[in-house]
Amino acid sequence: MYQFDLERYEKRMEWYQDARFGMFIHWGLYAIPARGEWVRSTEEIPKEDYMPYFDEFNPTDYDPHKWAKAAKEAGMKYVVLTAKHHDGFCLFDSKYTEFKSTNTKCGRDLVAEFVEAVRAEGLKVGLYFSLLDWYHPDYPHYRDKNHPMRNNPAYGNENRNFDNYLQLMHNQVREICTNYGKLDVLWFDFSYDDMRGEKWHATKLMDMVRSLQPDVVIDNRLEVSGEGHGSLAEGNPKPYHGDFVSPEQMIPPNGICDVNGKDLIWEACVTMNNNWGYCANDHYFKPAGMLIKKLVECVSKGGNMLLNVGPDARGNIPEESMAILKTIGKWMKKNSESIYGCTKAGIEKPDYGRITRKGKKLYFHLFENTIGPIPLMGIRKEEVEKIRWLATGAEIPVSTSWVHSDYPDIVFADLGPDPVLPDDVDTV
Ligand code: FUL
Repeated sequence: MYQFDLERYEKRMEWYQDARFGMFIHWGLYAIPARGEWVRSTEEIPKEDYMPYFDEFNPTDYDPHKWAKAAKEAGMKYVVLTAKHHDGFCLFDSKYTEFKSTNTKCGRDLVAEFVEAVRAEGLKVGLYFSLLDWYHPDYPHYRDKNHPMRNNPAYGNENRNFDNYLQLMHNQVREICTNYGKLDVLWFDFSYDDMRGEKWHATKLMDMVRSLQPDVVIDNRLEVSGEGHGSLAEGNPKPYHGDFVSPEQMIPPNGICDVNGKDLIWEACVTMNNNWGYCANDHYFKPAGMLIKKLVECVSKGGNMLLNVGPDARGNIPEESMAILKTIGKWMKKNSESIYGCTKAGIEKPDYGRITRKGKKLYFHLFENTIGPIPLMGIRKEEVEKIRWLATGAEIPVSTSWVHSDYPDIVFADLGPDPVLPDDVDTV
C-alpha cells in the first residue's frame, strides 16, 4: 500500500506553491444549452432530452493552443480542464463509456489535444474529474439530492449496483492517469453528505493514482465538498486524500491551517462571472482589477488562485473573459515578481492593501489611495535597504503620496540582512 512520504510531498508541492496562479476550464456538452454546467440537474432534464446535445456537439473552433496561450499571457502557470463533469460526458476516449467526445461529430480526444497544447506552452497540466456521474445507470442517484432524476418516481433505487459504478469510476481515473503522460494536477470533485472518503474507496483509488502518477498534486475533495470555509470545518486533508484544500468562490479570512495551527496548502477556485460552464446570459463579469486584487489576497494569505473560464460550444473562450485575461496579463508582466514564489508576509495587512513576501523582499500592494504618505507598517526603518516601485524600479521618496489607479500598484521594500519581523509599527 502507498505510504505517505512527507519529504516527497513537500517536493511535489514546490512548483505548485510557487506558481500561485492557474486557469480552470469548465467545458462540455452543457456549453450548448449555455445555462451553466449544472443545467441537467437544475432543470431536471431527463437523459433523452440531454442526448441531442451529444448528437450535436461539434466544437469546430476547438484549439487548445489558443487556450494555453491565453493562460500563459495572463501569467498563469497551470491549466486544469474538466475531463469529465457531473453530467458524465467524457472529453477523453474512455473505453468504459460510449458517452465521450470521440463518439460525437467532432470525433476527437479533446483531453489528448489539451495536454499536448498546455505542455507546449511550458505550463503545468491538470485534469478535473467528477466523482458524480449523472449518466451512469449505477451511479447512486438516490443518494445524490442533486441528481437530475431526483423527482422522477420511475427512477427508483432498484437494480443499482454501486460497486459497478465505483469500478467504472476507478477505471476512468486509471485511464486519465495512464493515457495522457505525466499529469501535474488531479482535481476530484466532490464529496457530499455521507458520500466521502471510503465510500469512494478513496484509499484504493489514491493508491492506484500514486502508483501511476507519484507526483501529481491532488485536491481534497475525495474527502470533502468545496462549500463554505474551504473544508476547514469538515476536517483537514489526510495524507491519502489530498494535497491541498480547495475553497470555492471564497477566500479564507486568514489562510487555512490545521488544528495545530500549521499552515495548509490551499487554492481558491473562482469564477469570472457567476457560472463555471458557459452561460450565454451571464454577463456579470467581475472587473479585472478586482480579480487581480483577489489573486494578491490569496498569495498574501499563502494560497493559490484558480481562475475559471467557460468556453462556448464552438470552443472559444468568451470575449469578456479574454479581455479580463489580457488586463491581468498586462499587470502580471510588470508585477508578477510579487506573485510567483511569494507567500504571507508575516505582518498584519495595512488598511490600503495587502503584503506578499519572497525572502527578504516585501511587496506592499496598494489597492487604494493611501490617506497620507505611504505607511510601511510592521517593519523597522533601519532594516529597510531600499524602497522601489516594482513596475518601474523607481525610488520612492519617503513622503510620497500615492495616486489612485484601478489596479494595484506595488511598493517593493527590500530588507537588509536578517530583518526582524514582525515588529513595532513604524512609518517610513
Ligand atoms: C463544484 C461543482 O459542482 C461545480 O460545477 C464546479 O465544478 C466547481 C469547481 O465545483 O463543486
